[in-house]
Amino acid sequence: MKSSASTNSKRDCRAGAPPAITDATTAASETLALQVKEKARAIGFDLVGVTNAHAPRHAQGFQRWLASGFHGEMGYMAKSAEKRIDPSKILTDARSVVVVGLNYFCEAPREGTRPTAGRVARYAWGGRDYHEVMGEKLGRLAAAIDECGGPGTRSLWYVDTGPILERDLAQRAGIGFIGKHTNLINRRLGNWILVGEVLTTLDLLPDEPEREYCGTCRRCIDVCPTRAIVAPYRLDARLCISYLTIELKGAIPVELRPLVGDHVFGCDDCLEVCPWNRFAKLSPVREFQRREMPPLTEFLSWDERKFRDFFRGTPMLRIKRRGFLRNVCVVLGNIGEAAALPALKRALADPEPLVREHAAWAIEQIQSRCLGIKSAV
Ligand code: B12
Ligand code: SF4
Ligand code: SF4
Repeated sequence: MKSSASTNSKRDCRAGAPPAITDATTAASETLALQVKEKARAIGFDLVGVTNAHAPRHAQGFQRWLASGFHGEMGYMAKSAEKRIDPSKILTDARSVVVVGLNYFCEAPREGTRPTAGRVARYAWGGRDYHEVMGEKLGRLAAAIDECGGPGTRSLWYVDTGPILERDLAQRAGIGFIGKHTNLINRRLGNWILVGEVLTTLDLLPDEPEREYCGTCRRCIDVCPTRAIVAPYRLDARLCISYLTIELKGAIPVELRPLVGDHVFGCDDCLEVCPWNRFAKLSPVREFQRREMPPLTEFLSWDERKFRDFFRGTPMLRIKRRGFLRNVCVVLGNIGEAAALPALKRALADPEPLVREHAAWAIEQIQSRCLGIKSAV
Protein backbone atom coordinates (compact mmCIF):
# COMPACT_ATOMS: atom_id res chain seq x y z
CA MET A 1 0.00 0.00 0.00
CA LYS A 2 1.34 3.39 -0.92
CA SER A 3 0.98 5.22 2.35
CA SER A 4 2.89 6.26 5.38
CA ALA A 5 2.23 7.65 8.82
CA SER A 6 4.36 10.30 10.42
CA THR A 7 4.44 12.12 13.72
CA ASN A 8 6.68 14.89 14.90
CA SER A 9 7.82 16.21 18.19
CA LYS A 10 9.17 19.56 17.04
CA ARG A 11 6.93 22.62 17.14
CA ASP A 12 7.76 25.63 15.04
CA CYS A 13 4.64 26.94 13.35
CA ARG A 14 1.85 27.01 15.86
CA ALA A 15 0.96 27.15 19.55
CA GLY A 16 -1.11 24.04 20.44
CA ALA A 17 -4.43 25.65 21.40
CA PRO A 18 -7.37 23.25 21.86
CA PRO A 19 -9.84 23.53 18.99
CA ALA A 20 -12.46 26.09 20.08
CA ILE A 21 -14.41 28.06 17.53
CA THR A 22 -13.08 31.56 18.00
CA ASP A 23 -11.74 34.15 15.60
CA ALA A 24 -8.28 33.40 16.90
CA THR A 25 -8.44 29.68 16.09
CA THR A 26 -9.95 30.40 12.69
CA ALA A 27 -7.11 32.76 11.96
CA ALA A 28 -4.61 30.17 13.18
CA SER A 29 -6.11 27.45 11.02
CA GLU A 30 -6.05 29.81 8.04
CA THR A 31 -2.39 30.67 8.60
CA LEU A 32 -1.54 26.99 8.95
CA ALA A 33 -3.44 26.13 5.78
CA LEU A 34 -1.51 28.80 3.88
CA GLN A 35 1.79 27.47 5.20
CA VAL A 36 0.90 23.90 4.25
CA LYS A 37 -0.14 24.95 0.75
CA GLU A 38 3.07 26.87 0.27
CA LYS A 39 5.01 23.75 1.26
CA ALA A 40 3.01 21.61 -1.16
CA ARG A 41 3.77 23.95 -4.05
CA ALA A 42 7.44 24.16 -3.09
CA ILE A 43 7.58 20.34 -3.14
CA GLY A 44 6.28 20.40 -6.71
CA PHE A 45 2.53 19.75 -6.58
CA ASP A 46 0.54 21.67 -9.17
CA LEU A 47 -2.66 21.75 -7.14
CA VAL A 48 -3.38 21.82 -3.43
CA GLY A 49 -6.54 22.29 -1.44
CA VAL A 50 -7.86 21.54 2.03
CA THR A 51 -11.07 19.90 3.16
CA ASN A 52 -12.36 18.57 6.44
CA ALA A 53 -12.32 14.85 7.32
CA HIS A 54 -16.09 14.42 7.12
CA ALA A 55 -17.72 11.67 5.06
CA PRO A 56 -17.35 12.17 1.31
CA ARG A 57 -20.27 13.84 -0.43
CA HIS A 58 -21.01 10.87 -2.71
CA ALA A 59 -20.67 8.14 -0.11
CA GLN A 60 -24.13 6.84 -1.01
CA GLY A 61 -23.29 6.87 -4.72
CA PHE A 62 -20.25 4.75 -3.92
CA GLN A 63 -22.35 2.27 -1.92
CA ARG A 64 -24.81 2.00 -4.83
CA TRP A 65 -21.86 1.40 -7.17
CA LEU A 66 -20.71 -1.47 -4.98
CA ALA A 67 -24.23 -2.87 -4.65
CA SER A 68 -24.49 -2.93 -8.46
CA GLY A 69 -21.35 -5.07 -8.57
CA PHE A 70 -19.61 -2.46 -10.75
CA HIS A 71 -16.31 -3.09 -8.93
CA GLY A 72 -16.06 -6.57 -10.47
CA GLU A 73 -13.06 -8.47 -9.10
CA MET A 74 -11.67 -5.45 -7.20
CA GLY A 75 -12.63 -7.05 -3.89
CA TYR A 76 -10.55 -4.48 -1.98
CA MET A 77 -13.09 -1.79 -2.89
CA ALA A 78 -15.88 -3.60 -0.99
CA LYS A 79 -13.61 -4.78 1.80
CA SER A 80 -12.55 -1.25 2.71
CA ALA A 81 -15.97 0.35 2.05
CA GLU A 82 -16.47 1.49 5.64
CA LYS A 83 -13.17 3.34 5.69
CA ARG A 84 -13.77 4.86 2.26
CA ILE A 85 -16.84 6.64 3.55
CA ASP A 86 -15.37 7.71 6.87
CA PRO A 87 -11.81 9.14 6.91
CA SER A 88 -11.79 9.04 10.74
CA LYS A 89 -11.70 5.23 10.47
CA ILE A 90 -8.34 5.56 8.75
CA LEU A 91 -6.78 8.10 11.09
CA THR A 92 -8.37 8.54 14.50
CA ASP A 93 -9.02 12.21 15.28
CA ALA A 94 -8.40 13.20 11.67
CA ARG A 95 -9.52 16.83 11.25
CA SER A 96 -8.35 17.81 7.81
CA VAL A 97 -7.37 16.35 4.47
CA VAL A 98 -4.82 18.13 2.29
CA VAL A 99 -5.50 17.02 -1.28
CA VAL A 100 -2.85 17.49 -3.96
CA GLY A 101 -2.76 17.12 -7.73
CA LEU A 102 0.20 16.46 -10.01
CA ASN A 103 0.00 17.23 -13.73
CA TYR A 104 1.20 14.32 -15.91
CA PHE A 105 0.38 15.65 -19.37
CA CYS A 106 3.23 14.77 -21.76
CA GLU A 107 3.91 14.89 -25.50
CA ALA A 108 1.79 12.49 -27.57
CA PRO A 109 3.47 9.65 -29.48
CA ARG A 110 4.80 10.54 -32.92
CA GLU A 111 2.36 9.88 -35.76
CA GLY A 112 2.70 6.40 -37.13
CA THR A 113 4.16 4.77 -34.03
CA ARG A 114 0.83 3.53 -32.72
CA PRO A 115 -0.13 0.65 -35.01
CA THR A 116 2.83 -1.54 -34.06
CA ALA A 117 3.30 -0.39 -30.48
CA GLY A 118 -0.28 -0.49 -29.17
CA ARG A 119 -1.62 2.27 -26.98
CA VAL A 120 -0.54 2.72 -23.38
CA ALA A 121 -2.44 5.00 -21.00
CA ARG A 122 -0.63 8.28 -20.56
CA TYR A 123 -0.02 7.85 -16.83
CA ALA A 124 2.20 4.86 -17.67
CA TRP A 125 4.29 6.41 -20.47
CA GLY A 126 7.25 7.29 -18.31
CA GLY A 127 10.02 5.23 -16.78
CA ARG A 128 8.79 5.44 -13.19
CA ASP A 129 5.53 4.57 -11.47
CA TYR A 130 3.59 7.65 -10.36
CA HIS A 131 2.92 6.02 -6.99
CA GLU A 132 6.61 6.36 -6.24
CA VAL A 133 6.97 9.83 -7.74
CA MET A 134 4.01 11.13 -5.74
CA GLY A 135 4.79 9.01 -2.70
CA GLU A 136 8.17 10.69 -2.24
CA LYS A 137 6.60 14.14 -2.45
CA LEU A 138 3.70 13.20 -0.16
CA GLY A 139 6.10 11.83 2.46
CA ARG A 140 7.84 15.21 2.52
CA LEU A 141 4.54 17.05 2.72
CA ALA A 142 3.30 14.88 5.61
CA ALA A 143 6.54 15.55 7.50
CA ALA A 144 6.17 19.29 6.86
CA ILE A 145 2.57 19.23 8.15
CA ASP A 146 3.66 17.44 11.33
CA GLU A 147 6.36 20.01 11.77
CA CYS A 148 3.79 22.80 11.50
CA GLY A 149 1.43 21.08 13.93
CA GLY A 150 3.99 20.30 16.57
CA PRO A 151 3.91 17.55 19.23
CA GLY A 152 1.10 15.05 18.91
CA THR A 153 0.26 15.92 15.31
CA ARG A 154 -0.28 12.79 13.26
CA SER A 155 -0.50 12.60 9.50
CA LEU A 156 -0.98 9.82 6.99
CA TRP A 157 -0.53 10.07 3.25
CA TYR A 158 -1.99 8.06 0.39
CA VAL A 159 -1.85 7.91 -3.33
CA ASP A 160 -4.35 5.76 -5.20
CA THR A 161 -4.26 2.57 -3.17
CA GLY A 162 -5.54 3.92 0.15
CA PRO A 163 -9.15 3.34 1.29
CA ILE A 164 -10.24 6.85 0.28
CA LEU A 165 -12.64 8.29 -2.28
CA GLU A 166 -9.91 10.55 -3.59
CA ARG A 167 -11.83 12.39 -6.29
CA ASP A 168 -14.70 13.19 -3.98
CA LEU A 169 -12.38 14.76 -1.42
CA ALA A 170 -10.44 16.52 -4.18
CA GLN A 171 -13.58 18.25 -5.41
CA ARG A 172 -14.53 19.23 -1.88
CA ALA A 173 -11.02 20.62 -1.39
CA GLY A 174 -11.61 22.75 -4.48
CA ILE A 175 -8.81 21.46 -6.72
CA GLY A 176 -11.14 20.29 -9.48
CA PHE A 177 -14.54 18.86 -10.31
CA ILE A 178 -15.66 15.31 -11.10
CA GLY A 179 -16.60 15.05 -14.76
CA LYS A 180 -19.16 12.72 -16.25
CA HIS A 181 -16.30 10.34 -17.07
CA THR A 182 -15.86 10.20 -13.26
CA ASN A 183 -12.38 11.76 -13.35
CA LEU A 184 -11.21 14.94 -11.71
CA ILE A 185 -10.86 17.95 -14.00
CA ASN A 186 -9.08 21.16 -13.14
CA ARG A 187 -10.17 24.21 -15.09
CA ARG A 188 -6.55 25.32 -15.64
CA LEU A 189 -5.00 21.91 -16.38
CA GLY A 190 -7.71 19.63 -17.77
CA ASN A 191 -8.05 16.03 -16.59
CA TRP A 192 -4.40 14.88 -16.75
CA ILE A 193 -3.90 15.07 -12.99
CA LEU A 194 -2.94 12.44 -10.45
CA VAL A 195 -4.37 12.77 -6.98
CA GLY A 196 -2.87 12.23 -3.53
CA GLU A 197 -3.70 13.33 -0.01
CA VAL A 198 -2.45 13.78 3.54
CA LEU A 199 -4.91 13.11 6.34
CA THR A 200 -3.95 15.00 9.46
CA THR A 201 -5.08 15.64 12.99
CA LEU A 202 -4.26 19.30 12.41
CA ASP A 203 -7.06 21.86 12.05
CA LEU A 204 -6.69 23.59 8.71
CA LEU A 205 -9.15 26.06 7.26
CA PRO A 206 -11.02 24.22 4.47
CA ASP A 207 -11.30 25.58 0.94
CA GLU A 208 -14.54 26.09 -0.97
CA PRO A 209 -15.62 23.01 -2.96
CA GLU A 210 -15.42 23.27 -6.75
CA ARG A 211 -18.69 23.18 -8.67
CA GLU A 212 -19.42 21.03 -11.75
CA TYR A 213 -18.73 22.31 -15.26
CA CYS A 214 -19.73 19.52 -17.67
CA GLY A 215 -22.93 21.22 -18.73
CA THR A 216 -24.68 19.43 -21.58
CA CYS A 217 -21.47 17.87 -22.92
CA ARG A 218 -21.37 14.04 -23.13
CA ARG A 219 -18.38 13.41 -25.40
CA CYS A 220 -16.73 11.02 -22.95
CA ILE A 221 -19.86 8.90 -22.66
CA ASP A 222 -20.28 8.65 -26.42
CA VAL A 223 -16.65 7.84 -27.21
CA CYS A 224 -16.25 4.94 -24.78
CA PRO A 225 -15.65 1.79 -26.89
CA THR A 226 -17.29 -0.53 -24.35
CA ARG A 227 -20.09 1.78 -23.15
CA ALA A 228 -18.61 1.51 -19.66
CA ILE A 229 -19.93 4.91 -18.59
CA VAL A 230 -23.47 3.63 -18.12
CA ALA A 231 -24.78 7.04 -17.02
CA PRO A 232 -23.14 10.38 -16.22
CA TYR A 233 -20.80 9.88 -13.22
CA ARG A 234 -21.44 6.10 -13.18
CA LEU A 235 -18.81 3.73 -14.46
CA ASP A 236 -19.26 -0.02 -14.67
CA ALA A 237 -15.64 -0.96 -14.11
CA ARG A 238 -16.24 -4.48 -15.40
CA LEU A 239 -16.60 -3.00 -18.88
CA CYS A 240 -13.80 -0.46 -18.65
CA ILE A 241 -10.71 -1.26 -20.73
CA SER A 242 -8.55 0.06 -17.93
CA TYR A 243 -10.03 -2.60 -15.64
CA LEU A 244 -9.85 -5.33 -18.30
CA THR A 245 -6.19 -4.70 -19.11
CA ILE A 246 -4.89 -3.80 -15.63
CA GLU A 247 -7.11 -4.98 -12.79
CA LEU A 248 -8.47 -8.24 -14.19
CA LYS A 249 -6.13 -11.09 -13.38
CA GLY A 250 -7.58 -13.84 -15.58
CA ALA A 251 -8.87 -14.09 -19.12
CA ILE A 252 -10.42 -11.06 -20.81
CA PRO A 253 -14.02 -12.03 -21.66
CA VAL A 254 -14.06 -13.11 -25.32
CA GLU A 255 -16.97 -10.83 -26.25
CA LEU A 256 -15.06 -7.77 -24.96
CA ARG A 257 -11.72 -8.55 -26.64
CA PRO A 258 -12.55 -6.89 -29.99
CA LEU A 259 -13.60 -3.72 -28.11
CA VAL A 260 -10.22 -3.49 -26.40
CA GLY A 261 -8.89 -2.36 -29.80
CA ASP A 262 -5.24 -1.32 -29.61
CA HIS A 263 -5.20 -0.58 -25.87
CA VAL A 264 -2.36 -2.64 -24.48
CA PHE A 265 -2.34 -1.06 -21.00
CA GLY A 266 -5.17 1.09 -19.65
CA CYS A 267 -7.33 3.44 -21.69
CA ASP A 268 -7.58 7.20 -22.08
CA ASP A 269 -10.33 7.50 -24.68
CA CYS A 270 -12.83 9.27 -22.42
CA LEU A 271 -10.08 11.53 -21.05
CA GLU A 272 -8.67 12.46 -24.48
CA VAL A 273 -11.96 13.93 -25.74
CA CYS A 274 -12.66 16.18 -22.79
CA PRO A 275 -12.79 19.81 -23.96
CA TRP A 276 -11.26 21.03 -20.71
CA ASN A 277 -7.93 19.59 -21.94
CA ARG A 278 -7.47 22.60 -24.17
CA PHE A 279 -6.01 24.14 -21.04
CA ALA A 280 -3.58 21.25 -20.42
CA LYS A 281 0.05 22.24 -19.95
CA LEU A 282 3.10 20.03 -20.44
CA SER A 283 4.33 18.50 -17.21
CA PRO A 284 7.97 19.17 -16.34
CA VAL A 285 8.21 15.96 -14.28
CA ARG A 286 11.05 13.98 -15.87
CA GLU A 287 9.75 10.60 -14.74
CA PHE A 288 6.49 11.08 -16.71
CA GLN A 289 8.15 11.78 -20.07
CA ARG A 290 7.33 9.20 -22.70
CA ARG A 291 9.80 6.47 -23.52
CA GLU A 292 9.74 4.38 -26.67
CA MET A 293 8.17 0.93 -26.68
CA PRO A 294 9.29 -1.92 -28.93
CA PRO A 295 6.84 -3.43 -31.46
CA LEU A 296 4.25 -5.66 -29.80
CA THR A 297 5.49 -8.93 -31.33
CA GLU A 298 8.87 -8.44 -29.67
CA PHE A 299 7.33 -8.69 -26.19
CA LEU A 300 6.13 -12.20 -26.97
CA SER A 301 9.73 -13.44 -27.08
CA TRP A 302 10.64 -11.92 -23.72
CA ASP A 303 11.14 -14.13 -20.70
CA GLU A 304 10.35 -13.12 -17.13
CA ARG A 305 13.77 -11.55 -16.61
CA LYS A 306 13.73 -9.42 -19.76
CA PHE A 307 10.21 -8.26 -18.92
CA ARG A 308 11.24 -7.25 -15.42
CA ASP A 309 14.38 -5.48 -16.59
CA PHE A 310 12.51 -3.39 -19.15
CA PHE A 311 9.53 -2.50 -16.98
CA ARG A 312 11.31 -2.16 -13.62
CA GLY A 313 9.79 0.69 -11.60
CA THR A 314 6.88 1.19 -14.03
CA PRO A 315 3.14 0.48 -13.53
CA MET A 316 3.34 -2.36 -16.08
CA LEU A 317 5.23 -4.48 -13.59
CA ARG A 318 2.06 -4.68 -11.51
CA ILE A 319 0.23 -6.83 -14.05
CA LYS A 320 3.23 -9.10 -14.50
CA ARG A 321 4.47 -10.65 -17.71
CA ARG A 322 1.47 -12.92 -18.01
CA GLY A 323 -1.05 -10.06 -17.80
CA PHE A 324 0.92 -7.88 -20.18
CA LEU A 325 1.37 -10.61 -22.79
CA ARG A 326 -2.33 -11.44 -22.49
CA ASN A 327 -3.05 -7.83 -23.49
CA VAL A 328 -0.44 -7.91 -26.27
CA CYS A 329 -2.18 -10.94 -27.77
CA VAL A 330 -5.59 -9.27 -27.64
CA VAL A 331 -4.26 -6.14 -29.35
CA LEU A 332 -2.47 -8.18 -32.02
CA GLY A 333 -5.69 -10.11 -32.55
CA ASN A 334 -7.44 -6.80 -33.15
CA ILE A 335 -4.91 -4.87 -35.20
CA GLY A 336 -2.10 -7.32 -36.09
CA GLU A 337 -1.31 -8.44 -39.62
CA ALA A 338 -0.13 -11.79 -40.99
CA ALA A 339 3.45 -10.78 -40.11
CA ALA A 340 2.51 -11.18 -36.42
CA LEU A 341 1.55 -14.85 -36.85
CA PRO A 342 5.00 -16.46 -36.36
CA ALA A 343 5.48 -14.68 -32.99
CA LEU A 344 1.95 -15.60 -31.91
CA LYS A 345 2.43 -19.23 -32.95
CA ARG A 346 5.58 -19.40 -30.82
CA ALA A 347 3.51 -18.00 -27.94
CA LEU A 348 1.30 -21.09 -28.18
CA ALA A 349 4.13 -22.81 -26.31
CA ASP A 350 4.42 -20.10 -23.64
CA PRO A 351 4.75 -21.46 -20.09
CA GLU A 352 1.66 -19.42 -19.06
CA PRO A 353 -1.71 -20.97 -20.02
CA LEU A 354 -3.26 -17.47 -19.99
CA VAL A 355 -0.84 -16.32 -22.69
CA ARG A 356 -1.33 -19.51 -24.73
CA GLU A 357 -5.11 -19.12 -24.77
CA HIS A 358 -5.01 -15.46 -25.79
CA ALA A 359 -2.37 -16.19 -28.46
CA ALA A 360 -4.66 -18.86 -29.95
CA TRP A 361 -7.51 -16.35 -30.03
CA ALA A 362 -5.32 -13.73 -31.71
CA ILE A 363 -4.18 -16.21 -34.36
CA GLU A 364 -7.80 -17.01 -35.18
CA GLN A 365 -8.64 -13.33 -35.50
CA ILE A 366 -5.71 -12.53 -37.78
CA GLN A 367 -6.25 -15.62 -39.93
CA SER A 368 -9.89 -14.83 -40.40
CA ARG A 369 -9.32 -11.09 -40.99
CA CYS A 370 -6.17 -11.19 -43.15
CA LEU A 371 -6.19 -14.63 -44.76
CA GLY A 372 -9.90 -15.46 -44.83
CA ILE A 373 -9.29 -18.66 -42.82
CA LYS A 374 -12.20 -19.31 -40.47
CA SER A 375 -11.07 -22.35 -38.45
CA ALA A 376 -9.01 -22.21 -35.24
CA VAL A 377 -5.39 -23.32 -34.93
C1 B12 B 1 -11.00 1.62 -8.60
C2 B12 B 1 -10.30 2.64 -9.47
C3 B12 B 1 -10.37 2.47 -10.85
C4 B12 B 1 -11.33 1.49 -11.49
C5 B12 B 1 -12.76 2.07 -11.41
C6 B12 B 1 -12.81 3.52 -11.88
C7 B12 B 1 -13.96 4.31 -11.30
N1 B12 B 1 -14.42 5.27 -12.04
O1 B12 B 1 -14.37 4.07 -10.19
C8 B12 B 1 -10.74 1.36 -12.93
C9 B12 B 1 -9.76 0.21 -12.96
C10 B12 B 1 -11.75 1.17 -14.04
C11 B12 B 1 -9.96 2.67 -13.02
C12 B12 B 1 -9.64 3.26 -14.22
C13 B12 B 1 -8.93 4.45 -14.32
N2 B12 B 1 -8.32 5.11 -13.32
CO1 B12 B 1 -8.53 4.65 -11.46
N3 B12 B 1 -8.83 4.50 -9.60
C14 B12 B 1 -9.58 3.70 -8.91
C15 B12 B 1 -9.51 4.06 -7.42
C16 B12 B 1 -8.55 3.09 -6.73
C17 B12 B 1 -10.85 4.08 -6.69
C18 B12 B 1 -11.96 4.85 -7.44
C19 B12 B 1 -13.30 4.70 -6.75
O2 B12 B 1 -13.43 4.98 -5.60
N4 B12 B 1 -14.30 4.23 -7.45
C20 B12 B 1 -15.60 4.05 -6.89
C21 B12 B 1 -16.63 4.80 -7.70
C22 B12 B 1 -18.01 4.80 -7.12
O3 B12 B 1 -16.17 6.09 -7.73
P1 B12 B 1 -16.43 7.02 -8.97
O4 B12 B 1 -16.77 6.24 -10.16
O5 B12 B 1 -15.26 7.94 -9.02
O6 B12 B 1 -17.72 7.76 -8.47
C23 B12 B 1 -17.60 8.93 -7.78
C24 B12 B 1 -18.10 10.08 -8.59
O7 B12 B 1 -18.67 9.63 -9.80
C25 B12 B 1 -19.03 10.75 -7.66
N5 B12 B 1 -20.39 10.89 -8.11
C26 B12 B 1 -21.38 10.01 -8.03
N6 B12 B 1 -22.49 10.55 -8.48
C27 B12 B 1 -22.22 11.81 -8.84
C28 B12 B 1 -23.01 12.83 -9.36
C29 B12 B 1 -22.42 14.06 -9.64
C30 B12 B 1 -23.27 15.16 -10.17
C31 B12 B 1 -21.04 14.26 -9.42
C32 B12 B 1 -20.35 15.56 -9.73
C33 B12 B 1 -20.25 13.22 -8.91
C34 B12 B 1 -20.87 12.02 -8.62
O8 B12 B 1 -19.10 10.05 -6.46
C35 B12 B 1 -18.51 8.79 -6.59
C36 B12 B 1 -17.80 8.39 -5.32
O9 B12 B 1 -16.66 9.23 -5.08
C37 B12 B 1 -8.93 5.51 -7.49
C38 B12 B 1 -8.05 5.93 -6.33
C39 B12 B 1 -8.87 6.24 -5.12
N7 B12 B 1 -8.49 5.67 -3.99
O10 B12 B 1 -9.84 6.97 -5.19
C40 B12 B 1 -8.15 5.52 -8.84
C41 B12 B 1 -8.19 6.79 -9.67
C42 B12 B 1 -9.62 7.25 -9.71
N8 B12 B 1 -7.82 6.33 -11.00
C43 B12 B 1 -7.17 7.17 -11.69
C44 B12 B 1 -6.84 7.02 -13.06
C45 B12 B 1 -5.77 7.94 -13.61
C46 B12 B 1 -7.49 6.07 -13.84
C47 B12 B 1 -7.46 5.94 -15.37
C48 B12 B 1 -7.42 7.27 -16.10
C49 B12 B 1 -6.24 5.08 -15.75
C50 B12 B 1 -6.16 4.73 -17.23
N9 B12 B 1 -5.84 5.67 -18.10
O11 B12 B 1 -6.36 3.60 -17.60
C51 B12 B 1 -8.76 5.16 -15.64
C52 B12 B 1 -9.96 6.09 -15.88
C53 B12 B 1 -11.23 5.36 -16.12
C54 B12 B 1 -12.44 6.20 -15.74
N10 B12 B 1 -13.19 6.69 -16.73
O12 B12 B 1 -12.67 6.41 -14.56
C55 B12 B 1 -6.89 8.45 -10.90
C56 B12 B 1 -7.84 9.54 -11.42
C57 B12 B 1 -7.25 10.91 -11.41
C58 B12 B 1 -8.31 11.90 -11.82
N11 B12 B 1 -7.87 12.98 -12.46
O13 B12 B 1 -9.46 11.74 -11.55
C59 B12 B 1 -7.20 7.97 -9.42
C60 B12 B 1 -7.82 9.03 -8.53
C61 B12 B 1 -5.87 7.51 -8.84
C62 B12 B 1 -4.98 8.65 -8.42
N12 B12 B 1 -4.59 8.68 -7.18
O14 B12 B 1 -4.64 9.52 -9.17
N13 B12 B 1 -9.69 3.17 -11.79
S1 SF4 C 1 -11.16 4.46 -19.80
FE1 SF4 C 1 -11.81 3.77 -21.85
S2 SF4 C 1 -13.12 2.00 -21.47
FE2 SF4 C 1 -12.87 3.07 -19.51
S3 SF4 C 1 -14.64 4.43 -19.41
FE3 SF4 C 1 -12.99 5.63 -20.36
S4 SF4 C 1 -13.26 5.29 -22.56
FE4 SF4 C 1 -14.46 3.75 -21.54
S1 SF4 D 1 -16.00 15.16 -21.97
FE1 SF4 D 1 -17.64 16.61 -21.49
S2 SF4 D 1 -19.06 15.44 -20.18
FE2 SF4 D 1 -17.14 14.31 -20.24
S3 SF4 D 1 -16.03 14.99 -18.44
FE3 SF4 D 1 -15.35 16.31 -20.14
S4 SF4 D 1 -16.73 18.09 -20.07
FE4 SF4 D 1 -17.66 16.50 -18.81
